[in-house]
Amino acid sequence: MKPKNLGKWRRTHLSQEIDSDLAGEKTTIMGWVTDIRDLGGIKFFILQDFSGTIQVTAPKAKVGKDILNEIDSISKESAVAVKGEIAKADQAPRGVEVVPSEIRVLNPAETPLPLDPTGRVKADLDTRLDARLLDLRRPKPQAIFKIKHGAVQVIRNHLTSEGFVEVYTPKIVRSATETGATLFPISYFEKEAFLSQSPQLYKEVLTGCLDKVFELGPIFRAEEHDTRYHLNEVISADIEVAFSTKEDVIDILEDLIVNIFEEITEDHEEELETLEHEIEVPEKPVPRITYDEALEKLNDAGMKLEWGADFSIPEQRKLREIVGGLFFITDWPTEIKPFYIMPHEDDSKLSHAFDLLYNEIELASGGTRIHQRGLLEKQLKNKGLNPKRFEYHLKNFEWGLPPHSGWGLGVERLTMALTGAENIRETVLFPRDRKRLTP
Ligand code: AMO
Repeated sequence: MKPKNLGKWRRTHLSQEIDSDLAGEKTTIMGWVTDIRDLGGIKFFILQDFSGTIQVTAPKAKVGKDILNEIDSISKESAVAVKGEIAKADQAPRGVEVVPSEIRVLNPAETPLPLDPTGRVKADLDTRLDARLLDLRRPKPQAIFKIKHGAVQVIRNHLTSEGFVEVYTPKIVRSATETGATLFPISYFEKEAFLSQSPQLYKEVLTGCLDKVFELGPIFRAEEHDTRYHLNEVISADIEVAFSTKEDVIDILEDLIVNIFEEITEDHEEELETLEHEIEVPEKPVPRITYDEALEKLNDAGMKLEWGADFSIPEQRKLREIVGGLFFITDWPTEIKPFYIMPHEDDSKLSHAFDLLYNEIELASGGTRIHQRGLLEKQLKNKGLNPKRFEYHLKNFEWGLPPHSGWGLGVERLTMALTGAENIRETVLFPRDRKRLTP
């Protein structure tokens, strides 16, 4: 069967817009065929679109032979358009159906399909990701992406209402911001360039003119991890605020996170139900403990950690048991934080960095930044980086860059927290990991 064009056909209703009050009206619906049945005197199929499903029913006594033949030839997941009449039907889901007068198969699906989009036949994550289009027609993945969209909307609205300006910084960059070990080199004419690990340096500079900025954009990390929490390309929600310290931006993050949980609970009840996931809105104030306190708690709990050690999943899981689901850890050792983080004035081994943890994962990290050129150069050298490579950046610090602070929040890890997804790959339409570069 050849695919047909739309011609003058246009959709008049989404499936969810059709209810029994519209009985007798004409409709044109478009979507995918998910289930086809032939009960002898009657043939019917379920048409699915972005909003939901509707039953299309063809009683042999009422519809023409051509329609019945058309239904016989449709394969599951084909894209179709149906013109027909809306009818009350007690036996149909939602008490309503469409009786077709014309069916146009816009694009027939090839059989057999690599995946059963109804989810009745279970498939592993790799098979699902290989046939992601079909996978994304299932209610659960759709619910995850509707919630992710909702969370991004809250971030954008919340920060805009707080006076932040949304910015876009380059994703093709000259130097590392986090660690040189996780840079993706790219071929950029005659020069060496990399994919951006973070908008860090640019957002800092923008506090010198736009005051409070945020960016929602991709970050790239050449990390070799193969975990449930790491990908090589993710979306980060970044902020940077002029004339502020870490305490100020921790407050902003606390308000935002609580607001996201509140709004998702309110506006995405249906999706949370589909995912069979309940979320608890965190209470303010979100606990704040220092690195030293966290270390003490871990050592008291029998974990043998030296001062200066970073925490990994087992330690974070233990802290979650002790401190609770959502909490900040502040004042990290300078040694394990990036060069731009401000050390304590009276003890340079400690820094004004913080992380926000949810259950066992780090959702966000940030801190007060260095705004003095001399100190920044010193910290670059301490981290084994060459200040000459950062001259384009360091110059800004001679032009009245104010004291500033900010954070970066991983949107996928946030989505995991909101949806209960066990693997970060579930929260990205087309994930990129060490093994996966397609689709
Ligand atoms: P950091 O490197 O901690 O900080 O990144 C910020 C947040 O981004 C998310 N994230 C990741 N998520 C999944 N896979 C990854 N490979 C990955 N890498 C990062 C995490 C993390 O908490 N410039 C600083 C932020 C700042 O100080 O403003 C930065 O990038 O949720």
